Amino acid sequence: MKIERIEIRRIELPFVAPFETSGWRELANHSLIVRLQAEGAEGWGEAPVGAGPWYNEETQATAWVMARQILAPMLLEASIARPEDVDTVFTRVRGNRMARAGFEFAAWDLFGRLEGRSLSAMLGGTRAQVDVGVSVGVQPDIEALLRVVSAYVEAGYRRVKLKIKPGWDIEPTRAVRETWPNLRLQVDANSIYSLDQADQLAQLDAFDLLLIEQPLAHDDIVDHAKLQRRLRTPICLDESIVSPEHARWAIELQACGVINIKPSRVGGLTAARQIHAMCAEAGIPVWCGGMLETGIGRAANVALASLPNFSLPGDISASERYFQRDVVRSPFVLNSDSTLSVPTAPGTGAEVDEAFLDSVTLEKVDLTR
Ligand code: SMG
Ligand code: MG
Repeated sequence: MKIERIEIRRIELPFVAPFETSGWRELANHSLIVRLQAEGAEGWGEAPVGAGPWYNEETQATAWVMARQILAPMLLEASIARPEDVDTVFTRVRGNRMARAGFEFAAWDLFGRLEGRSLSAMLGGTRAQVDVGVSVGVQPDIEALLRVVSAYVEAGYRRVKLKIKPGWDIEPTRAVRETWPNLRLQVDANSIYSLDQADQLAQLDAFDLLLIEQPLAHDDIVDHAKLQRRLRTPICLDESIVSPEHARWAIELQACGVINIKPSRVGGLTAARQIHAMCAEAGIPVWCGGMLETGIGRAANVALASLPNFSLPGDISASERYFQRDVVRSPFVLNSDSTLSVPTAPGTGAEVDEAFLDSVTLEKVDLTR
């Protein structure tokens, strides 16, 4: 197949509330949305980059340049027989994995729509519903935190993740644990600690957490292995795992007990599926992380989370947790058992609301062969 036309846009879709991590604040989704057209069909993908290089090195500005000047021209030149070929087309490109993933997701959607198969079926998904939780940003104080968590518990979420940082770690976690003794609870530090804070982190062992996510540097594996030996709670790597190779290194070094797979972070679903298989083989549970995606990226995450070794709840909440209005006509709704239903329509199943998407588009380009 030859891709005939590529549309790329950068958008700004405000969140219902600011999202604060250990090191920065996000006010809106600043992703790139990619649309591929071929053989009378189309596919959509989202590169969920942030406004600034705070989570990883990519930003909307860098992804925009990469997508227009490098990735789209490469893909228009190529001939692809299956979605995995997009990963191969881009192997020469160093880094820039979220930008690459935007195209790769769109190719899966395109092939799915042409073949009449759902993305979950294409990937080898085995579940009709996936367990999900909610990620709670840093709050001004513990009272506010308990209010926010309480609203999510009321809404039906049975797994909660707290963002932590020095000065906002032990006490907030203790307060949530004491209020909800049976809640599935985990924390995420987004790379803010160093190994010499191991004793501080070990205090989290008291709270029966599912995992402690990415305590140390975004590109570290070695110190995480040292830290893991000092913690009872499993470390979960997020930022550090940007490819199947990185997953293999982490497993070999015993740097973590769990891996968070974000298909966007690793360049797409092809690499995500490889990491999933590698972890299944090594007995490492995985779960699907989130980048506060629109309904376009969220649909890819939900499909991926339907694979068998996704045995912990994902950071894939209902659309209303993020946006007043999503760019799709098929928003995700939380089921009463803290799950989301996996779409069964061809491709991702996302039905893009083009008029609304246009209204949140800052800039758009069209490229053709
Ligand atoms: O998509 O619900 C979501 C957000 C989940 O906490 C979340 N993601 O490090 O895991 C993570 C963060 C990255 C978000 S960057 C704004
Ligand atoms: Mg994380």
